[in-house]
Amino acid sequence: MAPKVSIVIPTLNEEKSIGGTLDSIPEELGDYEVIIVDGNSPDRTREIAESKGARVIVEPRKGYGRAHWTGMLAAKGDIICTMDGDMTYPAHRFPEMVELLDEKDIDFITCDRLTMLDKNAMRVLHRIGNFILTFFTRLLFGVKIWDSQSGMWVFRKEVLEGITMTDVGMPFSEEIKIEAFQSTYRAVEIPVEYYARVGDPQISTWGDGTKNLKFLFRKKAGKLGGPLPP
Ligand SMILES: Nc1nc2c(ncn2[C@@H]2O[C@H](COP(=O)(O)OP(=O)(O)OP(=O)(O)O)[C@@H](O)[C@H]2O)c(=O)[nH]1
Ligand SMILES: [Mg+2]
Repeated sequence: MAPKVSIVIPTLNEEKSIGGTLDSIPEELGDYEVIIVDGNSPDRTREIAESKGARVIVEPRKGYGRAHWTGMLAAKGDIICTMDGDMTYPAHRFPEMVELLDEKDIDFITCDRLTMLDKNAMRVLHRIGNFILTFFTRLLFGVKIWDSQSGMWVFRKEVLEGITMTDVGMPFSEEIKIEAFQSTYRAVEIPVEYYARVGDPQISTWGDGTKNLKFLFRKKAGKLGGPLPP
């Protein structure tokens, strides 16, 4: 029988933290599967993930968004939870959020790391970049959220049928929020804890920050590629 919940985690060279990330998923979540979508990491990420019982999919095509899309399409659960493989997100909050979907009749939850942020957990440059990107996300799309860059989402898989995702890179994170909040689905943002990263970052602060900003303007202008293929 299919599990109720699928946890999708993209990974690239996360051998230092994937074990701890998987250990942080609470058993009380009940009936769930974990899907690691690994970008062919040369380190021990896949080996560690498999040893902890995760289902590992190798996605050699580059990009954070590409990995997420592959994992989401492969998910067997009706509910999808996401986070990074770097021990930054509070997996212990998943059970409460899964319950909230039913209790409050919600379809999509995105997590806001900034309201409760411990300043040591996020670099100053990332906080400034996030502020600018979230400002333009609100201004251009009227999406009233505080953290446009968070990678922790809990949502009904059916939402994927009502949104159009186009970007294979880091802009996937802002695009899924814009799409969900602009759709007919009920979307909300919830504040969560955020912890300092374990292991080396896979993003380039300036490169990805600029790409994410340009993406917002291109999306607003309707100048994007077609929907992501499977
Ligand atoms: N499969 C795959 N995973 C990726 C790729 N790029 C990043 N990731 C993973 O996606 C997650 C997000 O990347 P991070 O480097 O943590 O990016 P970030 O959270 O914006 O930056 P930090 O604040 O430094 O953690 C991590 O688990 C990465 O290992 C990729 O091209 N392919
Ligand atoms: Mg991260």
